Amino acid sequence: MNQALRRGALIVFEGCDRAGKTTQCHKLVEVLKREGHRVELMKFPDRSTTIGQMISQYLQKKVELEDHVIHLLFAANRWEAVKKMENLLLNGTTLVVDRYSFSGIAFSAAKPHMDFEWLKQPEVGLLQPDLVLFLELSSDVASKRGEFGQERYEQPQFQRSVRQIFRKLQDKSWQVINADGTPEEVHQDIYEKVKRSIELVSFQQLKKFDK
Ligand code: 2DT
Repeated sequence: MNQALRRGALIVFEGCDRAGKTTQCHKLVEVLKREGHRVELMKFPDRSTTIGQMISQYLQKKVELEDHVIHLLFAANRWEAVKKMENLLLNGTTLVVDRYSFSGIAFSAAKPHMDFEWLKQPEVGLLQPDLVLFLELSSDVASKRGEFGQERYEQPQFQRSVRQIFRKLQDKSWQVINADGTPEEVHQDIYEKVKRSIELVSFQQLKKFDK
């Protein structure tokens, strides 16, 4: 088979705060790189862009923004990355993404008076992940992981609502990962699934979210 024709996989990590997403993303990228895979780590929100800086100010509670406005900014922050993501994937680079559209929908939908169907629309046309790894933590283990941070949304009640909405978003591309174990145990589980996905999608077309 011609290696050059293989595309990369779009792997997304989702889950509530403190489930270990960021640690697992780094670990996965490190291992895949060591094996010689072309792989890049991405994170949303990407706070480095102009839009990302507005989002960051909002999350740090330095500015207030109307709920629909911040929702659209989060989506715009993904749209500004879409060309780069598409090019990398088509050139054979696997992308490991820390949060994506599902966080976008779940965090906004956990606020009062937000229309679920409206929230999904800005995501239509964005690249659809090949695999979503949803890291789930039992409430026992979650309570032992220390205090929440100071940013907006980092409150137990809000996080519980987000978690319920995440469940509604699950489809066949999702794998629920029990994140209660040690980082190494959780990584092993993830690693197997990711390797399978990279192999499986390498000759498939990129997919986009539809209506
Ligand atoms: P981090 O702590 O991972 O930086 O996330 N969020 C994230 C949204 O409300 N909408 C989105 O589209 C995304 C990607 C989740 C910062 C917070 O931003 C929330 C937590």
